[in-house]
Amino acid sequence: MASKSKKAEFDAVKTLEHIEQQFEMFQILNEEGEVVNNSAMPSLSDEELQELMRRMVYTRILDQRSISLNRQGRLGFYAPTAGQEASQIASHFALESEDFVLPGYRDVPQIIWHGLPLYQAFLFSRGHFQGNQIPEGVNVLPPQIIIGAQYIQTAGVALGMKKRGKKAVAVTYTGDGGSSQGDFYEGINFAGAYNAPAIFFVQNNQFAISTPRDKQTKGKTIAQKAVSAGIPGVLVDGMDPLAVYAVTKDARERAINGEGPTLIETMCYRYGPHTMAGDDPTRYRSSEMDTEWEKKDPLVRFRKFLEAKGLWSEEKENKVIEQAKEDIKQAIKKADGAPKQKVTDLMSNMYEELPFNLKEQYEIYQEKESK
Ligand SMILES: Cc1ncc(C[n+]2csc(CCOP(=O)(O)OP(=O)(O)O)c2C)c(N)n1
Ligand SMILES: [Mg+2]
Repeated sequence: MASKSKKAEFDAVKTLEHIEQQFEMFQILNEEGEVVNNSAMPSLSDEELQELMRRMVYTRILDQRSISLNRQGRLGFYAPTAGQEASQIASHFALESEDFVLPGYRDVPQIIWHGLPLYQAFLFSRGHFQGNQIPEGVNVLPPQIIIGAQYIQTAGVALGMKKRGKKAVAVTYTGDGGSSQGDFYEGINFAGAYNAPAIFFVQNNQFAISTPRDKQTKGKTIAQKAVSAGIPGVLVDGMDPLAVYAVTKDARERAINGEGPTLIETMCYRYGPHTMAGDDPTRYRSSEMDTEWEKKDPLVRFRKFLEAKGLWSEEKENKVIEQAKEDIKQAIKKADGAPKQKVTDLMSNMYEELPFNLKEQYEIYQEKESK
């Protein structure tokens, strides 16, 4: 008698298409600052909404000032952040101080808002070791320059938190380019396998230096890569602070409730160059593309939203701008006062106890530096 079992239809392409179609971009505020998804509206008080705007405005000013300080030769390495405020600041806004942040080189704003003093961020930019001496109780790791490398560390930090029974998460950020690294897949897979409380961010600003997103992967989205690790993947409008906040808050809640990690892809754009080291974005991006993305600006849209609620004004914004400028002035002064780095600092910062071969070198340098 012929078997009655029904054979599944085999269509590999259809399976892929089916999966890819599931990843629609989540949005709450449109470009006009209108709520398009009221049921997903996060519960933030008026004060919290204003604080989120304050931090984004402050961060935009910090970016402008950092660029000009870099041009004056007063800062070193700097990766501009304008355009990415909703991705960076609104995601961080959903975190708690006990959470650990593992940043990439462009994620200095998040670690400042997590407690790293501004003058230390400037020292990091100057390559001064004191920039990476994170104060006790500030749960951040130094910004990682190696693309995607912090993904693996995040899986480890998250697992450590789980083992210690902490109700906290480890959060990391990389760019679209970072998601092509082996570390990316290893990190999300490991965290998934161990149900570690991690949140993996990919800020998809459309380019890895000059390489456009569609040349980096055949995947329609980066969020869908979560499927291979068996973890939730979310595609969100990275220019919409409320949407970014809502998905991060949700990922955090699931993580601390023992439900494991989430991968979040934020669709965003960096207005400036890759870094201040000299790339020219006009060689790989059109001015039409710039204009199209500037229309999505997170500050403009959130300002409209808040103004319509009577929660924001030019006067309020000017106060934030003045405060940011003053803080930056003080912080750069403090950074200028840091002692000049010595070779012996490098050695003593690396080791609690120097190995015998370095002891000798240490003494030689100590002798030289004392003159
Ligand atoms: C492992 C590694 N490979 C290459 C580089 C050189 N590099 C620096 S930034 C960058 C592009 C990263 O692009 P993306 O991940 O999209 O981040 P974005 O700079 O756009 O925020 C590359 C290839 C590096 N730092 N580390
Ligand atoms: Mg990128």
